[in-house]
Amino acid sequence: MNNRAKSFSRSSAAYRCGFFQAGFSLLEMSIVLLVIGLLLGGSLVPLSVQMEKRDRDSTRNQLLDMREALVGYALVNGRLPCPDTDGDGLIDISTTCTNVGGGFPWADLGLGKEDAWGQAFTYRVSGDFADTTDGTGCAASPTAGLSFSLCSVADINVLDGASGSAVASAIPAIIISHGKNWAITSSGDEAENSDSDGVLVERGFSNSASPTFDDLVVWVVPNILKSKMVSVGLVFGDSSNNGNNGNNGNNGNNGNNGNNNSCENSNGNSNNCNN
Ligand SMILES: [Ca+2]
Ligand SMILES: [Ca+2]
Ligand SMILES: [Ca+2]
Repeated sequence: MNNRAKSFSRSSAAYRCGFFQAGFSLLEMSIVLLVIGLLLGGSLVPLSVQMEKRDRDSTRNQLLDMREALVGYALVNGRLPCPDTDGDGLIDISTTCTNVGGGFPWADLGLGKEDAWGQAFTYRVSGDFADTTDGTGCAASPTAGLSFSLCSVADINVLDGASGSAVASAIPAIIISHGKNWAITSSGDEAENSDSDGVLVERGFSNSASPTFDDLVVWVVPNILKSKMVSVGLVFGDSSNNGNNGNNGNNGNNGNNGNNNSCENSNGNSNNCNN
């Protein structure tokens, strides 16, 4: 092979090698792009999940503060607030607290205008705990200025499904965030939290399994409410009852105030406190 032929052969090999390297680089590039795509696709889903968790945590903290505000309102005013029924954030009340379901009275209570998704909270109260009649319930001698007594029994019940079992019974007040899917009530369980009756649902979060449920629900535990009112010196005028409404509203908290209250009078006879 002469020098010219050798030179041609070397340049041809170099060309083939360069062509191969160029092709390999494109293949590498494709793989890199594919991996990046997979990583981005994989990271976007967790990001949306993280954002929803952040919003849910934020809203739950709001709800817990709002529950504290309800109890504080009761300590000061001797009753729970009636709902806001015209959207101005102010309590709408008649003597009997006729409209027991509506919006949370955020302006009067100073918090809770909207949840993390910019939507209003739903609030329902037991009328006997929010009216301006003293001692609605079983008080024989009601204390002036206290809407309810130790033996007053609230009328809100929480189930673990629209046709489910009881989670908490005889709840004085409850607050609902309808979650990210606010106003979508295709789920029967969520619809139960949007109607006007005293039955509400609290169950595990699910945005995929049917029926979906993303509502956040927090309620005032009756025995804790009454215990706190007693602890600040408010005296319920239940002359013949020692105060036990017989219900344990559980929202992750034990509603037992720690006192062994019973519905027995001084003679040891049982009184029916659920009248
Ligand atoms: Ca109002
Ligand atoms: Ca919802
Ligand atoms: Ca309902």
